[in-house]
Amino acid sequence: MMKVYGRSDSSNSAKVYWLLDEIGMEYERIDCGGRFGGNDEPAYLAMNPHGKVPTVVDGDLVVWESNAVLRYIASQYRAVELWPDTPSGRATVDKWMDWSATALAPPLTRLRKTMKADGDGIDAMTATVIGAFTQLDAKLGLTQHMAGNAFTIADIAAGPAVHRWFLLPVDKPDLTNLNAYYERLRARPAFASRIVGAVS
Ligand SMILES: N[C@@H](CCC(=O)N[C@@H](CS)C(=O)NCC(=O)O)C(=O)O
Repeated sequence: MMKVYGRSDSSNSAKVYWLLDEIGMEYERIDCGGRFGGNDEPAYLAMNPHGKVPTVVDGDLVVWESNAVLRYIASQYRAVELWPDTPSGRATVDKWMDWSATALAPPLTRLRKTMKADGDGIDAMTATVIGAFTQLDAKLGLTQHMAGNAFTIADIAAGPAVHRWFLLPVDKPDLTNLNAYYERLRARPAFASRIVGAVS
């Protein structure tokens, strides 16, 4: 049975639990990282040299980097509705996954950390974050989900950042397409149970 090392309050682990819930797959969950520790142990570092969670072990295969894990699970377990099996279908999903991993989530994480530390540059960081979510809002004016009208792993990859946008205590524009998208995500039981409590 597939093993998932992670913790429920980690947004990157939560993405993996979310996908596994969506496809109804059983797995063994091993609490690791944060208050559970274990991710700085030699045995863990031998699997994942970065000492981060999640890490997935499926037979002889070890996969880390949450988005790589999402792609592996969707492809290995034939969830083609969530990650198509054609090059063009995959590229359409992958471009939004990569965009959210590089342009959407990192500026938001930087802003949240800086706000917590009462650091400098909050206004400029806020403007960058608003810019990224405004771009997402424009895309969501064209399709119901990130990579088209269907729900895919691009939505799982971006889900934690979208949730955090709504929790962000700054003056934000009212992005109506994004609001409607958030409601669509919240209507999914696995989003409500996995992402809403994942705070780090
Ligand atoms: N890019 C990595 C980031 C992994 C990451 O930073 N994980 C955090 C939790 S969300 C972590 O392991 N923090 C240290 C810990 O939990 O002890 C991914 O997407 O998997």
